[in-house]
Amino acid sequence: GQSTVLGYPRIGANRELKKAVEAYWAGRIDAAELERTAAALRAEVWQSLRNARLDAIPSNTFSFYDHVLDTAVAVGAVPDRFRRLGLSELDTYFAMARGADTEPALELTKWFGTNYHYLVPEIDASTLFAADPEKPLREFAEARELGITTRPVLVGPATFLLLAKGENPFARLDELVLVYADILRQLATAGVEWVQLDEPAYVADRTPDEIEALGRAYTRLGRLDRRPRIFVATYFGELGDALPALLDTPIDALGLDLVAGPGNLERLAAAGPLRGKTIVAGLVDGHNVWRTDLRAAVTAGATVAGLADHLAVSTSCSLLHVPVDLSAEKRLDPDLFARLAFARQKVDEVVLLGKALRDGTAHLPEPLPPVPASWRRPDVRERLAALGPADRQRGAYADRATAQQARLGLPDLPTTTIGSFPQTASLRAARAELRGGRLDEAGYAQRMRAEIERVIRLQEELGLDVLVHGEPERNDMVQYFGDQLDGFATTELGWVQSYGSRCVRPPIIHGDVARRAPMTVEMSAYAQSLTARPVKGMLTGPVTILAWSFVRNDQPRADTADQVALALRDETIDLEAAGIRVIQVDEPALRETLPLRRAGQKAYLDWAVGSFRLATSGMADDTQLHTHLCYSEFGEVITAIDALDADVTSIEASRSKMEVLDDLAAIGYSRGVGPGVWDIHSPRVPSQDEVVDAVRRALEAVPARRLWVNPDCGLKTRGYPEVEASLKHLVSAAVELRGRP
Ligand code: THG
Ligand code: ZN
Repeated sequence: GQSTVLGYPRIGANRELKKAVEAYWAGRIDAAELERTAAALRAEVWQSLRNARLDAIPSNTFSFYDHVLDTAVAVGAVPDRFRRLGLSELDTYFAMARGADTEPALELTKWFGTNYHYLVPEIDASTLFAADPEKPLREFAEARELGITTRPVLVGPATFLLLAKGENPFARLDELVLVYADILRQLATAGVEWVQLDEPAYVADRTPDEIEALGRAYTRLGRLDRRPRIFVATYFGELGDALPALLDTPIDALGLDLVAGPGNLERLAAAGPLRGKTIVAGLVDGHNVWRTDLRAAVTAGATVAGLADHLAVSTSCSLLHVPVDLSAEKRLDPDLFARLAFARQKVDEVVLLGKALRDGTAHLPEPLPPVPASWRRPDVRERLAALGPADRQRGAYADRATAQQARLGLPDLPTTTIGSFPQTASLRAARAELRGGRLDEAGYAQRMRAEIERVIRLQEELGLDVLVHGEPERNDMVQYFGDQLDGFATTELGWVQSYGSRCVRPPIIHGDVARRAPMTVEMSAYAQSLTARPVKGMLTGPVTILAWSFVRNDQPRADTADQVALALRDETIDLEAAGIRVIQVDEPALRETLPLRRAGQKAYLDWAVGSFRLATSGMADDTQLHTHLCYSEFGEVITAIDALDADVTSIEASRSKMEVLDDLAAIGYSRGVGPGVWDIHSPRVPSQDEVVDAVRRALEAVPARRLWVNPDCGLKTRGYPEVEASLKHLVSAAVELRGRP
């Protein structure tokens, strides 16, 4: 079999792209210098793939911000509101990604179940699709200069429209296919032999019409007389009925994810003759960091080879979702290191698999020895095995509400914030000094305490009812907990792009999870000691900790989530013992790891909710449980949100104009709710009247006794001037409305 990968990280081994792009935005370098850095990064990727002896090398997987945005540009879907700005091509591109003075950016949203975010194309009547394949052509030519023939990658037309927003964008598929035909012609003329069109949207539930339209689109593209060979890549799950539909078209190769979608194999076997098509078997997990079991992968590859005339092996999806190079990690436990593969190592695995399947001569490495005994925690396993339903159940809400009100004595329309306060330059400097050894732990803790005191005093002056400590000690919330839990490892350079220039370093959960010592109690208790008002304890929930980590795959995710939940449960009990009366457990990722197909959703929501409840049901009735979700379009998760059984749920709502409250009422949600009345994603300060209006709208759906007044997310990314002004208006609006019927 031939070997390939569906995509490769573009940020560079040391986040060179992030630094260059941010320097360009700040005006420190010009477009020419940015372009030089980008070209060097692309060359480095292509050369490293060639040196690894990968047979087929992708291009156009580089991006200054996002590959969906790149495809929008390639098909002419640049909204007028950005064209009108009259900026250079590059700056128009960045305006779409980040907004300009007068124009908000395109919406950012999650790329399927991953922690990558793409920009949502805006399609409306004024959108005139037109082929503009300058970027793929330029990258193809650039690689050829280096003696490397590449396969340009684009998002396919059906997935592009299914991801877009506007008045039924998918209805324009036939029209868009003509533009893709034009692009394919231009690519062929430039000497492109293969093109990769990604259609991951078809691993989610799709209607028969959508599947038929997909077949029509690729039949048309396949029949073009002047085109490169077409490889349709799918990933993140099982193709279902779209599999035979695609095999029925004159495309040349079809990519199947055999890691996230093992059922693709049976479907392929049932599909009948493959008429000369190549099947690209995604055998190396592109979405996790574990080394591949190459023996098992060879067996699966051989099965595919028995069904298809031609077999190629690849990663299950683009390697965008894993860090660049494991060999940069110098401090990992050797037992863990031996089990890991990052992007560069996964390329070697694909090459080895291709060789083994081609001529059987490849020398496969020995299987790994059993996991070290120290990664297993019998105490944790026994505790989990002994759990019953009562361990996931708090007292009745009515009793809790009474007990909490007696203890907290909150007014109607209580005010609070979501948890974080601005991360100032001085906080970042303190962290850098700690890392660099110029500040010791005690000195660092002192700086954090000083910041907490400042934030508490500020909130008291503002008149907020339930305070927070502001989380100055946390950079990334998941990393913060991962650093303190057994069973987790942190990398030094394991960066993965989250959106645009922003990256995260997901921790790796490799063993049983256990809490070594209290994680947040000292800071929360210190904050509480400064004030008579309640200070919220702040924790991240088990589902979100898993969603933003690389998770072991030798046991069900539900079991790992429950191990994390036990650690959090112990933390809540220690927080209570330290005098904390309100505890918030955030689950902003609950919705994003919802399975793409409905068939798997109930099972996921059952364990996700169960795990949250395990983490939170050790609390006494008179401790108030808050949770926070960073969105308001609840869709299929709304009953799960109710089932979390939190006393107060804060959500984003300022942009949805409070409609979400009616949705919550419709399913019988009857506990506290804090619809965000200030959109913190924008630097604008809302006036007191605006906040009053928003609260009034909310009061039409929720009585004042259960309605909270808060911003719609944490304040980490905002500056103090706007935070102070906005919170002042938020409090005065609540006070104004309290006096009235
Ligand atoms: N943590 C993690 N994943 C996340 C979020 C998070 N995924 C969803 C959402 N939040 C993504 N948002 C961001 C926002 C900011 C940054 C990254 C993801 C960010 N990163 C710093 C950077 O790139 O400069 C690096 C941060 C660090 O030093 O760790 O600003 O909150 N896990
Ligand atoms: Zn949020």
